[in-house]
Amino acid sequence: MKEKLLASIQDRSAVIGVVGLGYVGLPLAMEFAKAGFTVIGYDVSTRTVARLMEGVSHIQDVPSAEVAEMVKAGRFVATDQEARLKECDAISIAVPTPLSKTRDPDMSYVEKATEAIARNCRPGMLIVLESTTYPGTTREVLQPRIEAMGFNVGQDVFLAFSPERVDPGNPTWHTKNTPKVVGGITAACTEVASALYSSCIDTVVPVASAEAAELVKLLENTFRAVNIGLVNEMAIMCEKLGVDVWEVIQAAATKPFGFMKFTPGPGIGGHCIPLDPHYLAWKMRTLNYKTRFIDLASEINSEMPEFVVRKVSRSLNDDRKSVRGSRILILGVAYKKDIDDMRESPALDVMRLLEERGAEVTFHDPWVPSFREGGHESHGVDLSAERLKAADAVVIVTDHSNIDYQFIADHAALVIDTRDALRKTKPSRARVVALSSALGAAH
Ligand code: SAJ
Repeated sequence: MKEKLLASIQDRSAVIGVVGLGYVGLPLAMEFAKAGFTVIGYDVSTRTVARLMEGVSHIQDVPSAEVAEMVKAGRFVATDQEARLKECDAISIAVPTPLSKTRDPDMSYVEKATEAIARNCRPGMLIVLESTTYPGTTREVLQPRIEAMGFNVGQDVFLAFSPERVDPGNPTWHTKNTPKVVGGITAACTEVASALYSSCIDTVVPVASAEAAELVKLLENTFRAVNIGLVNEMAIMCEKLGVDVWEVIQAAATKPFGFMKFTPGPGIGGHCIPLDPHYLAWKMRTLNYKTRFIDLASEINSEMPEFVVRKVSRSLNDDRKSVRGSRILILGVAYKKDIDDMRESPALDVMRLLEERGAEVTFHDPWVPSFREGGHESHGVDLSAERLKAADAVVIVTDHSNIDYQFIADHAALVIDTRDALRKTKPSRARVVALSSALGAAH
């Protein structure tokens, strides 16, 4: 079985399935198609499937022209019919793995995808899970469902994990040139999965097991969450010490070895960094181990919106104003600069906390004209001199590159700058409060 599969990967006669055509699955499907395979993209969204078959991409990093070309050439077909998975020799799963409100993994998408594949599994098939998840998922959730159909993993069916490393909007790193880690349930599984990805990705990194591959992803993103937590705590300490945290970090970053720069801010957002470490924390809890770094980083990072709102409140107080009734303009609401994604954005917390204290909150974000949160549609406002003048405080939450920060400094009265966006502006009308500015100082 293994040799047959390896040969079909080699001569590109293998039919490749991709389950889940989102920001991970669609770029991966395109790479397989460009490598010469016939690709069947399966997604439960009939609308996504229909648009893809019309040659329209819904993913910012995948040009519609590329989809249209592959559809036209018969190299890519999108379908919501799970029976078509029967035609595949290898299938990659890239479906969401959200966390529930209680921070427990929601494996329902992975389970549904696995069951659809199990119902259509054939001898000799390779199945690879890409969705970020807790260590053990491939062995504990996928393997039993596949073997329940009478297969033996490692013998007549192959099973592996390979973490996705897609960074939407990244101009340098994309699916083809980002090294791909692969870990199988057995050595044969690792071998065939490595061969599959080597056909379309420049660098493949085999590891000893599916668990090792699952942990690689969690280490990568826990590393970020913990280091962001560290610099956020540094910002809190610098406020108490009256030291400029940005200058300290900038100067530390001159160390040419043994240091990696992270920057503090109003908290962390996105669907990776705030969530992925909790997969590891959840798994370790089932083994009676407390993941102290993950928990502490999460505690500090989640505290930053409150830290920012306290700073706004005390800055208004210095102007003899209360938060209640103040007009506060939030600048930048996406979860990080120069993208339009709002998922888990700390701006949502900052706005909610200010509204709870009675402020009249508006926002301006050139990337996010409006957004839906809790069933409510919020619309941004234009960035006019009048609006800046009318604001009792402007809070820079996300420092998009396409905002004119001198304009802000020239027209706003008070700016709480949580991202050090005004460092390069000439001193002007605005009183600027930095993230680690000492407060209550004499004015
Ligand atoms: N953040 C900080 N300080 C930092 C870095 C980030 O406050 O020094 C905040 C951001 O504003 C954001 C959150 O943390 O709210 C997450 O930022 P991120 O830079 O980690 O961006 P993400 O969430 O898009 O993370 C993705 C991840 N990619 C994958 O999971 C495949 C991550 O592993 C990448 O390293 C990261 O992109 C990247 O480097 O851009």
